[in-house]
Amino acid sequence: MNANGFSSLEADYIRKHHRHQRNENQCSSALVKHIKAPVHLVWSLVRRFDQPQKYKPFVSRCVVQGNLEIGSLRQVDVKSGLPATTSTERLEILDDEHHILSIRIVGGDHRLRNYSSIISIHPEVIDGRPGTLVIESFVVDVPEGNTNDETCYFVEALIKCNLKSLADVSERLAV
Ligand code: A9S
Repeated sequence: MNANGFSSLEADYIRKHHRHQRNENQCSSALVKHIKAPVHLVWSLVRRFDQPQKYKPFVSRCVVQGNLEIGSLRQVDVKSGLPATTSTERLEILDDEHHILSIRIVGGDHRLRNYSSIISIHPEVIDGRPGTLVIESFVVDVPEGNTNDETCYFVEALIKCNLKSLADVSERLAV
């Protein structure tokens, strides 16, 4: 493990696939999740830009105009009790060869401005079985009246929930 808690392999993947140009007054971070399911199964869930609710626990509904091509927009409705009701999100990257998905939030009644995220998944062996290393990074504006740390903490907590749910759904399907 190096300074920021990533293995050298994880740090290499982050350097290679998770480059965000961060402007001043933005925060950025990356999270890692090890899933005991094969890459093709995890990717089959991650790649569905039209159905984030397949694993994202906060999403109640999603509608996509057009089909799964770069630039497609999705209207995501989120469950009650969250600091938002809807989010409009653009498909930036969908790479079925390198297993990379990137989205940019372009609208919605929430406070995440200029949010963009990259999720990459990589094969690994866990307990002698096919596993998946998931890396998700983001960059987002620090809202007026919040600190960098508060913003990072808020977004990291949500992404941790998403990745935990992705692991639960994937591992249940892998049985
Ligand atoms: O859905 C994601 O991939 C990541 C995040 C951080 C989504 C956050 C969210 O959907 C809420 C869960 C509703 C929280 C948005 C867009 C804004 C929020 O405030």
